[in-house]
Amino acid sequence: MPRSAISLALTVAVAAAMSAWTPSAAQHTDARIITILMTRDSAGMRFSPSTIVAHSGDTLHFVNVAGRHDVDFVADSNPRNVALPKTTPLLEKAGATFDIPVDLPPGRYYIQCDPHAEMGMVGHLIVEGERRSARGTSSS
Ligand SMILES: [Cu+2]
Repeated sequence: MPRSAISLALTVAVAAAMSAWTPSAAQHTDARIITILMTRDSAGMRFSPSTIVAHSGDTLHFVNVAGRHDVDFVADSNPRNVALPKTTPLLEKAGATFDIPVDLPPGRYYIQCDPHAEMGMVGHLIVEGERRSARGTSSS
C-alpha cells in the first residue's frame, strides 16, 4: 500500500471516529457563556444583569465597561461547605475581562464588587439543577 493511501485511510478512520463522538459531545454543547457587564453610569455602579441564572458547566464572563471592579463570592454571605470561586483580581481597564467557570451545587449565591458593595454593586447567581432535556425521554 503506498504511503499516501495509508495516510488517507488513517484520515478516514479518524474522521469516522470523530463523527462517532459527536452525539455524546452534543449533550454538552448546552454549556453557555454568560456575559455580565461591570458598569458605572448615571444609575451608579452595578453588575448587569445583577441576577444571573446559570447551570454548572456554564462560564460567567465578566466584562469591565467602566470603573475598577472585582467579583467576590463573600464567604459569610454564601452557603457553607461549598468551594466558592476565589475573588477575582481588580479589573482596572475598560474592556478587561475575567471568566469564572460555574462549578457549584444548585443554589443561590451572593456576589459583590468589593470597592462598590456599599454603593449597591451586588448581585446574585442562581445555579439551577440539571438542564431539562428538550428530547423528553422518560426512561432508558
Ligand atoms: Cu465595582
